[in-house]
Order: sequence, then structure tokens, then C-alpha cells
Amino acid sequence: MAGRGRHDPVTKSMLCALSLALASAGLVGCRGNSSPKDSGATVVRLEDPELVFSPGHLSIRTGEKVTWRWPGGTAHNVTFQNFASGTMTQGSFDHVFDQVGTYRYECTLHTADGKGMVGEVVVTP
Ligand SMILES: [Cu+2]
Repeated sequence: MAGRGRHDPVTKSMLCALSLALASAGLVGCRGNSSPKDSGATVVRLEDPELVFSPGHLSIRTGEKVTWRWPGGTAHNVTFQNFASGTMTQGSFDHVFDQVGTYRYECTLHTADGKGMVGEVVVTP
């Protein structure tokens, strides 16, 4: 492992191209799968009867808005450490994330009963 290929410009550029390709493929895949856009906003559905947030994991940029939508009928809430929707049976709740970070949230009704209705929003710069 004494510098194998370290001074070989072909190997170095190939590795660079490969890592760039992997990085962009990963980013595209993540955003495509986890950030469904609905007229400009990222939407999370509160699914019944599954009792899950869909998608449960989101990755967004600073300043983007997330909208949670209740399908209607079942009471849920969206509760973060510093803000919450309150319990509702229909309608929607919006929040704009201005700060980079990882924000976990839950529906307190369906974590108290062991259903594990939790979600996460990751905000990147
Ligand atoms: Cu719930």
C-alpha cells in the first residue's frame, strides 16, 4: 500500500470521475424517492390505516416548505420539539425549515400507543 497508483494521473482522474458519478446518482436517487413535489411544496401524507408518514424520511434545502396532509377521518398530529400542528382529523399543516439540521417528529397519538408513527426531515444548506 506504499502509494500504489498515487502518481498515476489516469487512475486518479478515473477515481475522481467515478466518485462524482456515484455522488450525483445518490443525490438524484434520494431526492427522487423522498421528496415528492406537489405544486412546488414537498408533501408528506399521513397514511391511514397504516399509521405512517409517507415519506417518513425527507431531505430538503434550507428555506423549503413541507406540507403534511391528513387524508381525513383519523386524528393525527405532527409534533416537533419546538412546534406542532395540534391534533387534527383533516386538512394540512405547513412548515418552512430555515435552519440546517435533522428534525425528528412524531404523531404523539400513534407513538403513545406503540404504533411508532414517526418521521424525519433533514435540511441541507
Ligand atoms: Cu397519528
